[in-house]
Amino acid sequence: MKKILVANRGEIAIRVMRTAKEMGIKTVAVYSTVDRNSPHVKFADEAVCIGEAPSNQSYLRGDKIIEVSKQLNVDGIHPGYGFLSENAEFAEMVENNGITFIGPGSKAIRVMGSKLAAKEAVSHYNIPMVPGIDKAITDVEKAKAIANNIGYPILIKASAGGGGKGMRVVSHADELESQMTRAISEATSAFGDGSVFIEKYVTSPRHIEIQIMADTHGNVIHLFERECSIQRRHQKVVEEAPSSVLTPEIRTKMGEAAINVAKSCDYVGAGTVEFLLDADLNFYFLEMNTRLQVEHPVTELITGVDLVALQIQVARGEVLPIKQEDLQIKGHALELRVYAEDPLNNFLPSVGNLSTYRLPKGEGIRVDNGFEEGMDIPIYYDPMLSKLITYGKNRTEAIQLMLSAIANYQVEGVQTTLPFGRFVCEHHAFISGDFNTHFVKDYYAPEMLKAQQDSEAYIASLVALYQYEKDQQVLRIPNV
Ligand code: MV4
Repeated sequence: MKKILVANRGEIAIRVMRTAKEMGIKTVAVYSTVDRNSPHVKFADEAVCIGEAPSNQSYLRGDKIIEVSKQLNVDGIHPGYGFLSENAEFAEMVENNGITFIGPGSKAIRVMGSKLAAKEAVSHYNIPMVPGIDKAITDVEKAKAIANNIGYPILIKASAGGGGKGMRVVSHADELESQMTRAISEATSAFGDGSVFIEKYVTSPRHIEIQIMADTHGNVIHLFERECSIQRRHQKVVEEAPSSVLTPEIRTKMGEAAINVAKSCDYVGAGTVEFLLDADLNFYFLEMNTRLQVEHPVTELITGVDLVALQIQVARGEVLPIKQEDLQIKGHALELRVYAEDPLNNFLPSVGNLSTYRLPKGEGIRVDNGFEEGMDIPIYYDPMLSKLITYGKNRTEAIQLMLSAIANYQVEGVQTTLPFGRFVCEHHAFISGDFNTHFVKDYYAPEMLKAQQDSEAYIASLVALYQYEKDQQVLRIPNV
């Protein structure tokens, strides 16, 4: 593989190209008209404009991207995350054009893209799943019987769903019919597939995912877990590795289950198997994400493995260069997603110009960044500016590093989630490790950031007054 095209933008495009360069592989960036001056364009060896700002005219134009790849003699396409990364038709089209898709085969993408197909695929392996059904259901009476059997509360999920879309909690039998009707119509309009199924609702779970990597020779390894429970409306905010609650035994069991999920769909490449962990530390398979994830750096830091390098190696058909027994967890890593969103105003996107933009640096600090000072943040895409990642010898050190990195991250011109990250890292529930997916809902209110900022402003005003009075004393020395 001599030349890779990255079908993405921002920090992930740069992240992928960094490793490609280290491996002596040439890089091609694609960009939309609003991104013409973006860092990912400058970072690449070659760059091609593929269309107008809206994603469906640029970053989602698989046909255009393949055409460019052929013109420039590209031999591998890395999709990053989002955009075309989990599009089975695109993966297939890339391969049909004689180009390597740096990701799993289209079959695995398709199976794992459907929750019901995924349940069916893994059913032949002994993988723990939440009590529920593994077939689509439309008949309300049947649904009532099943729900009574499982016991309330239950959760209605859309088979084609993702990111919590099409999910409905039902606490009593008398709400079942109306919630089911809504779930079906929501799934139909959002995904063009109205299939829904029922599961027992796990009330206060943690979200823990296992990173796996598979080659084309049947070898599959896992690279331990990431704890992703700190999320807001299905949008992850802080991720870490390792989780503070897993015992070595549970970690091994979850790792083995994740490997079996990968085997169930003949997986190749980097993938993530999501689990729910209940209060008694029982784990249940949820779904598999068939891409490199946003939060992959925390895994890289605790294992010392470059996941993009492994993706490229297995895409070239090489045997995985590491074995399970070679891997061990060292230290602790935290990641904060820095969004141009206003935590004081319901996390509304805060687009504008980055009039000041300076990144923290130092030992134990990694910033996967896609922006630079003076740039406008386009309204067309996800408003994530960067990922602030810290690595310490233990969790306490990683948290302290995160707090100092947040303090040294200078942004003016837009509001960001940095103050929110500080709120999380200073919160006793986060520090103690005793939290679940309800953390943000349970503990966060904008008033808390306002109170923090007001008290800082008050202290600053005291310091200013003190300095003023000192200056006055000097100035008041009578002129003799
Ligand atoms: C669940 C659940 C509780 N019980 N399934 C949310 C998105 C999708 N990936 C699955 N999700 C959930 N499935 C059962 N049976 C709770 C969630 C859930 C959640 C999961 C992971 C991270 C954050 C979450 C926030 C709310 C709900």
